[in-house]
Amino acid sequence: MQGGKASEILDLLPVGILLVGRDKTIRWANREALTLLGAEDLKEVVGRSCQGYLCPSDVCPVFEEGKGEDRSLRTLLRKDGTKVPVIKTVKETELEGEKVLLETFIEATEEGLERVYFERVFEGTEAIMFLVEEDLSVSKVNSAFLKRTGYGREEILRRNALELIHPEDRPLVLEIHRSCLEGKNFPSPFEIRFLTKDGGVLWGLISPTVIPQSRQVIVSGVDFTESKETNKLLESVFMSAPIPIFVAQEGRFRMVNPELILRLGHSEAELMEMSPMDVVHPEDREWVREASKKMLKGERTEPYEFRVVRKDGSIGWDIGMVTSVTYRGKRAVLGYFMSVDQQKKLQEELAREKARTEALIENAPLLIVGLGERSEILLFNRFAEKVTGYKREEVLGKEWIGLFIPPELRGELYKVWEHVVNTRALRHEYENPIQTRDGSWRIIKWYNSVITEGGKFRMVLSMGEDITERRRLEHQMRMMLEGIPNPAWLISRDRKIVAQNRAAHEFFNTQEGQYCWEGIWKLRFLPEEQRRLYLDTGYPPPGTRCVFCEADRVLEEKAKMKKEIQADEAFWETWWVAVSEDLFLHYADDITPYKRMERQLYQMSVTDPLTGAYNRRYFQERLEEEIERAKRTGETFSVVMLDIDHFKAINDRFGHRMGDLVLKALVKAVKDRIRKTDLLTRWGGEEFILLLPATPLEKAKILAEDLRQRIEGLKIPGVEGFTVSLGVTEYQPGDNPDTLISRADDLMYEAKKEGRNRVKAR
Ligand code: GH3
Ligand code: MG
Ligand code: MG
Repeated sequence: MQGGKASEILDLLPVGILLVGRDKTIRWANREALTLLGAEDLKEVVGRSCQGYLCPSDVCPVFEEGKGEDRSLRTLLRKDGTKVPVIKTVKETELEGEKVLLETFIEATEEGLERVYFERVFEGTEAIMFLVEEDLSVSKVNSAFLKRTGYGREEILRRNALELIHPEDRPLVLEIHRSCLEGKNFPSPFEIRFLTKDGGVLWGLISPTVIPQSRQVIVSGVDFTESKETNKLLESVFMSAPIPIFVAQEGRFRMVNPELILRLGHSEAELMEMSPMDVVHPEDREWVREASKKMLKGERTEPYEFRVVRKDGSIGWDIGMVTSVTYRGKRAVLGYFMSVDQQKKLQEELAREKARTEALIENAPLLIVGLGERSEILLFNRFAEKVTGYKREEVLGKEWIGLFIPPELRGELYKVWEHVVNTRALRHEYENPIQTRDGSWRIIKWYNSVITEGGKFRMVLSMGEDITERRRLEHQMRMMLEGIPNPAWLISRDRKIVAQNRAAHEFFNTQEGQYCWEGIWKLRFLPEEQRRLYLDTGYPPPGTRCVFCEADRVLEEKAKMKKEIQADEAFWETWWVAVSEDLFLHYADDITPYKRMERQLYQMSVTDPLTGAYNRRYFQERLEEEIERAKRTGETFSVVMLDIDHFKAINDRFGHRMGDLVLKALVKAVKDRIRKTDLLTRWGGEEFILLLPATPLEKAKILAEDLRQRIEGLKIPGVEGFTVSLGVTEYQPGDNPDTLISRADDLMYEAKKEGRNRVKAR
C-alpha cells in the first residue's frame, strides 16, 4: 500500500484504517489512524506490533481465538500514554495474495457508539425502516424500504409519511404516532398498507418506537405482501434459532421448530394437532393464560415461568414469552420458551465472563470506581482500597462526593453530577484531590465514561491514576525554578515547556506548553528545512530542535552541559541539566556585559592606545598567517611602510600634543581609505605599516600613491600641512617576515633620500 490512488482516498476517510499482517505487525495506516494513535507519520507505526497500540487489557479476539470478524469497543493506547475508546472492526481480507487483517476504527464517543449501532441496525437488515420527525416528515429511510416500494431516497426524504400510507390506514397511523409521542403502551405490531411508486400496495407489519430525547419515531417492520418471502424469512429464523419457537393460531400449533420438537418429545405431526396449552402443566394453565394475555396487550414484558409436560410425562421448568404476529394474513401468536437449565447455562457463561472482568478490575493498578445516580459507590476495587485506606464494605452505597471530596469543592461537584446524570455528558478526563481515611490528600487523575442502559443513565465508571507524587515533584520543581534569579524552564523530552519561572516570562515572554525552540529561541536556531516545514504546515516535523540543542545527550547521560548562545545583541550562557528521565532544566544566564568586557580587553591587547591602530605584536601574528596562506594557496599580498616626513620638526614647532593629534588624524585618514581586510599597524613612533591581503604590487602602489596625496591634502587646524614617505613591496616566494619588512623599510628610506613625499615600490 505504498502511495497510489487507493491510499489517497483512504487517507480522506474520517475512519482509522490499519492493515495488519498475520505476524501482527502494522503494514499500513491511513491518516486518521495516525491521528488516533498520536503518531506523526507512517514510518513510526509501520513494522510495529499492532498490540502495542491496544490497552493491555484488550486482547484482540481475532488473533487469540482465530475468529473471522470482530466488532467491539476497545481502547487505543496513544503514543503520549493517553487512551482513546474506539469502536473497532477487524476483518480478515486479502491484499496482493497475502492474508491481512483490516482494522477500522472510530473514536467511541457516546454519540459515536449509538450512531454506529443505529446505522448497523438500520442498513444491515432486510426489514423496512424509516425515521419520522414529530411533524410526521420522513428524515431517514433505509435501502430495504426503497427497494420494496420502488422510490428513490430523495423522493421520500422530507415528505409527510402519511402520503406514503394507504388512505384507509391514515387515521390509524396518526393515532399510533400520537400514542408514541405521549409514551403510551400499545399492542404492536400493526398491519399498515404503504403505497408503492407504481401505484401498488405494500403490506407492512410495523412496530414504532419513539426516541424520547428527539421526539422522533423509528418505524421498523417486515414486508408481508409476498407471504412466500415472509415465510422464508420466518422459516430461517425458526430453523436456526437455538431456542424452542412456535406460531399458534386459533388455539393450535401452526409452526414448530426443531428445538421445540426436541424439548417436548412430540413429533411435528403430533404437535400440529395440539394446542400450546396442552404442554403446560395443568396447575399452571390459568396463570400462563393470564400472563400471555397481558403480554399480547403489551402490559407485561417480563417472561413468565411455568412447568412443561413432555410426551414421556417428565416435567421441566421453563420460561416463556409470546407476541402477536400476522401469519398468512391472519392474527397469530408467536411464542418461544426456554428451559431454565438452558438459561442457567447462559447465566453461568455470563458469570464466567463477569468473573474475568472482575478479576481485571480487581487487579488493575488503577482506582476503578463506579458511581450511581446520587454518586453512591457501586464499584470500588482493591487499588482504590489501597489508595484511600477504606475497605470496600465501608464505602459501598455511600455518597462519593460526601466521603472523598474536600468540603469546598462539594457544592460545585453536586451541580456537575446532576448535569451528568441528566445529560449523560461529562468530561472524559479531570483531576481532583480526594481525602483518604487518615485525613491525607491524594491527587487523582480520572478517566470517565458514562454507562447507559436503554438510553438512561446507569453509572459513571471512572478509572483513576494516583498522580500525587507527580504533582508534588512538579510543585517542588516550580519552587526550585523560582529560586533561580535567571530565566529557567523545565522542558520535557519532546521539547515542550512544562514549567518556567518569572524571569523566563519577563525576559523571553515564554508560555508553558510552548516548544522551547519556538518560545525561547523564536525559531531562529532551527535548521532551515524544519523551520520552513513548521511555518508552512503549522506542525513541527519529527525531531525539531535547535542546531545547538544538547538536551538529548544530557537526558541520555543524565548529565549537564552548557554553551554560549548569541541571540541578537545578547549572549546567554545556556545550561541543560537532566532532572529526570524525561525532564531537563534549561537555564540561561545573561553574560552580555562580560562578553562586552572581554571584547574590549582583547581589543586593548592588540591595538595602540594613542591612535587605535593595531600594535606590532598583532601585526607580526597576522603577517605570519598571511605568509602561510600565500604559501598554501599561492595568493599574493603586499605591505606598505609609511613614515612621516620631518616629524621632529612638527613636534618642535607646534608642541608634542599637536604631534599626537597629527598621528591620530593620519590614522583616521588611512583607515577611511583602506578595506576592512587591510590592516593598519603603528610600527614605531611615527612609522606605520599596512598589510594588504589579496593585493598585488600594482594595486598596492596605486593605494600608496592615493594615501600620499590624501595626507598631503589633510588640513589640521594649528598645523601646517605634512607629508609622508612610503615604501611598497609585494610578497615574494621565500620571504619571511623580516625580509619582507626590511624590503619595505629600505624602499621607504629610498623615498626619503630622493626628497620625501613620495612612493617607492618594488
Ligand atoms: P624624517 O623621518 O623625515 O627623516 O625626519 P623625522 O624628524 O620624522 O625623523 P626622526 O626619526 O628623527 O624623528 C622622529 C620623531 O618623532 C622623534 C620623536 O620626537 C617623534 N615622536 C615619536 N613618537 C612620538 C609620539 O608618540 N608623539 C609625538 N608627538 N612625537 C613622537
Ligand atoms: Mg619621520
Ligand atoms: Mg621615523
